[in-house]
Amino acid sequence: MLNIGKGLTRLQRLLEDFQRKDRRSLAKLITLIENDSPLKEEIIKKLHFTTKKARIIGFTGSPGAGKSSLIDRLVKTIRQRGETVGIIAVDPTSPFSGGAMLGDRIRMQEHALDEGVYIRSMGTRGNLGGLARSTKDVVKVLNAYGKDWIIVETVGVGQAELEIMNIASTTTLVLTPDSGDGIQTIKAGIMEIADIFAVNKCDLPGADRVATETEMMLDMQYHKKAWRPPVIMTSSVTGEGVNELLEAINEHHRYLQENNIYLSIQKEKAITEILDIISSYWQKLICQHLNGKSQVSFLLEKVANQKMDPYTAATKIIEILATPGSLNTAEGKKEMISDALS
Ligand SMILES: Nc1nc2c(ncn2[C@@H]2O[C@H](COP(=O)(O)OP(=O)(O)OP(=O)(O)O)[C@@H](O)[C@H]2O)c(=O)[nH]1
Ligand SMILES: [Mg+2]
Repeated sequence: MLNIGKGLTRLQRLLEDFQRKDRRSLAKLITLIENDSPLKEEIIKKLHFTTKKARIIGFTGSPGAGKSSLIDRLVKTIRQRGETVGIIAVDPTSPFSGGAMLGDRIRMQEHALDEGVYIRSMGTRGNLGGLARSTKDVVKVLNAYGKDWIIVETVGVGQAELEIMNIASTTTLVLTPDSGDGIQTIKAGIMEIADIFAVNKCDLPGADRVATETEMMLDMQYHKKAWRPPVIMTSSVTGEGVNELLEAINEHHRYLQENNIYLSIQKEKAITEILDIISSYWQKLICQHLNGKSQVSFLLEKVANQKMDPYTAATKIIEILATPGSLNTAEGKKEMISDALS
């Protein structure tokens, strides 16, 4: 078992390798984040002040819509311009994490040997701090690594995906003519998060209809908004529309910058992130006091025995834990850190 000092020294070395753009250290840092390591806090603290320039963009849509294939096409164009990319493929339904998922590995294998492209898949397993939270932190690591572009792909249309997509500043919703992706079947939340609509597989019949329906829906909903999402027909097979898609992504970025929306989005993100950190701190603290003969567990017993209501107990617990000197988390933290790198 390592002691806290050794753990931090190794982290220091890892961060030095990272600054030298060593790919293995990048992978190691991401794994520590995925595992919700106690070193995560140190990592994020250190990386917060490094220069970041990445454009963070998201792709979402039904399974098999062609997100990975489309990203693959975009990456080719981005690489031709000499810019670098980090891709995070998030699948909340998959237990796999770490390397690329099989499908994505096959579709993006061409880039696997390219130093300028880093691909990482994330599933539910191992992401103890929550998938959306881990994804956010992995984006930070890739950004600090110096990537010009970070692309987040996520499958599906649920709450978890919405949260993940909030990380991106420009989100493309990928629709297709072959999966019954009628516009009426798409949930409201997903429609609202989309800044761009890509009607992919436009080499197949029915794409025109999907595009027309989408335009009609946008005409009804977006006439008052400053940014009206463009609808772009794409095909990852023929390459049609890929340049237009990239241009639309750039256009949206310019729109955010010129209208100062970018900065207010960053502020909103900071608030959400801090609230999230505070609430997980509290939860961790309270959990540390649940066992044993602490005042907290005494209060819990009272609630269980109907001698106190949960609201009064919660207020008292906050009072107890917020009193200076009442927290003794240093020991627990030391232990966790010493385990993290062993
Ligand atoms: N005809 C046609 N097929 C496509 C197109 N884009 C992707 N496909 C095919 O659609 C299938 C799914 O493509 P993926 O890129 O894996 O789709 P995905 O949305 O990333 O899939 P998941 O990550 O599994 O949700 C593959 O068989 C692709 O070859 C396209 O533009 N036209
Ligand atoms: Mg995919």
